[in-house]
Amino acid sequence: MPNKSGHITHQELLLNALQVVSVTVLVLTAACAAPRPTSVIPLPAYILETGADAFVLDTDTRIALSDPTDTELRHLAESWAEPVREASGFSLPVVAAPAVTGEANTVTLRLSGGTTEANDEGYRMDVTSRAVDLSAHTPAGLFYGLQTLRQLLPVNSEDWSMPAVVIEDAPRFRYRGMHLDVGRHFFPVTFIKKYIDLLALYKINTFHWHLTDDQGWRIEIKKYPKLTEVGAYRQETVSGKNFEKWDRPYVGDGTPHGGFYTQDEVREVVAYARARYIDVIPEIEMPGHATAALAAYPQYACTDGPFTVPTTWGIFEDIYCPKEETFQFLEDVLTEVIALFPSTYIHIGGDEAPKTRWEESALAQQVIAREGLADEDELQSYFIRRIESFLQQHGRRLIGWDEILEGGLAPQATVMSWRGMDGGIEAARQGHDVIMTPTSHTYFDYYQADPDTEPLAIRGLTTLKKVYDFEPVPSVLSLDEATHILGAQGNVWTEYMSTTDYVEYMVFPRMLALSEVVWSPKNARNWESFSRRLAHQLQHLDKLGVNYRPVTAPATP
Ligand code: TNX
Repeated sequence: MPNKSGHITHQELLLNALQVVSVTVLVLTAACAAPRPTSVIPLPAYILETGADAFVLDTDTRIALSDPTDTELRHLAESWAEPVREASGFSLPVVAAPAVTGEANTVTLRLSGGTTEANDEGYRMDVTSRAVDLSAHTPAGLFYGLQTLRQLLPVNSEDWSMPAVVIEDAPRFRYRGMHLDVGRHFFPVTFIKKYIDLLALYKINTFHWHLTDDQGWRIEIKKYPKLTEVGAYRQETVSGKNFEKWDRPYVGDGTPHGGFYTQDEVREVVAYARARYIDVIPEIEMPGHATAALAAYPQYACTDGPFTVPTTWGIFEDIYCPKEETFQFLEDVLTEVIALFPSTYIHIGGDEAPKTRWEESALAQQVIAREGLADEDELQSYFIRRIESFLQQHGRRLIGWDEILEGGLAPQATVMSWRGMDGGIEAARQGHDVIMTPTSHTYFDYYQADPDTEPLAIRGLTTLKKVYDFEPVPSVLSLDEATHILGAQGNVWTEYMSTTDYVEYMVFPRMLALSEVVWSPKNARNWESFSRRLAHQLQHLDKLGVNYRPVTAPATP
């Protein structure tokens, strides 16, 4: 239960977590008594259906705000009311009078201010047959409460009721991420916004925008126009599966592919995400996965080039050369990126950078000698440290894939552990923050069922159940080390996803399983309960026009 201020403490959260299992059972058994069972995803930390009663929206229902002059609060109210108005036809006026608790037929949004601790994204909600009262310490908390409220309503109905419930909710992890690779395939701003809307509905708070890769540079950089003039387009794309070792002749699709986001569009996306309490972390890949940039500016490679934007997938040997001019170029690019993205974190990639060119380059070898480095791994570490200190001078923090551990981690770097959990474990033990994104559980480019029955995917098998069973905190970590696990993220690499429909098919419903992993208390997770709630959520996804993969019933691993 909350204290007087409605604030949830750590102990209370733990207690809540323990209660939820039994509450879930209670919710399940009470299902026939309640007008409609609650189907909220991610499962709130504490939820209790208080009876057979329901709050029924009608033509007289009003929305009241704790401070009617607060524009953010008003905006929040409108963001919830608008779609409900559209679906129900009720006008739901936002009344200009201060809210009075429990006023009949009123949905009250209350911003209580106060402390922001672990639960600064939390909220409390009380739905009775008389009124709805939603309160939080922060606008983000209210926003999450409103997502829950949206999910308590039916999707298509004449019966605009929501079950009477008490909810006290706050996320388990503060980093709840979804990634999207727009380098391999470009997706328009309209889709990026739809993606952000869906992230927000399931309380994901970070969008990792993978903006550059070998096959495409997707962000306008004013000082280096060729990055997009040349680097944003490729001649065509390999047809079908691109095996690492060719066992058949190369066949291209004959269709040029490309596109990029202007700086105005980037600002638009960042603002759109911000209004939904989502932080956008840009990724600018270095020193590897840089062929598109080198096709535009070959002078930053170790060999002369020329380079073309690749039409196949994989790992490419031409990477940035550690010349002074290269650092100048990258700092110029990052300067423009920093101006566009308010996020504290900037992702610099760091993965899959073959060292062949550095081994052969007199210049790279001179840098190794000059800096007293042992080998090319340490040269990569030197590279990343230089970029980190540049970011720090601008008040930003560096994130990189787990390869940045090789040759020594940059002092303040946060590590995204993708090749399993080991990189994350090692980084946490060294006192670095970690985001868990292992291929085993959070790669949404992997198959989600038998490859023989599925459209082409890169490899692997990551079923919905497997995502649901993911535990981001490795048991080998001490409690202290575990505090470095900031959260987890689903990665969406798009080599084999050339359309937005395809992306949606791969992401949904797996993202809903991940949302529960990163939001709900560990002990509250329950596959049967999730499966039941998912059935209702799929109606939301239908309504939103999402091309999710159908769930075969009963949901099996
Ligand atoms: C590895 S995950 C990559 C990506 C590929 C992905 C395919 C990571 C940091 N690098 O470049 O798209 O595998 O699953």
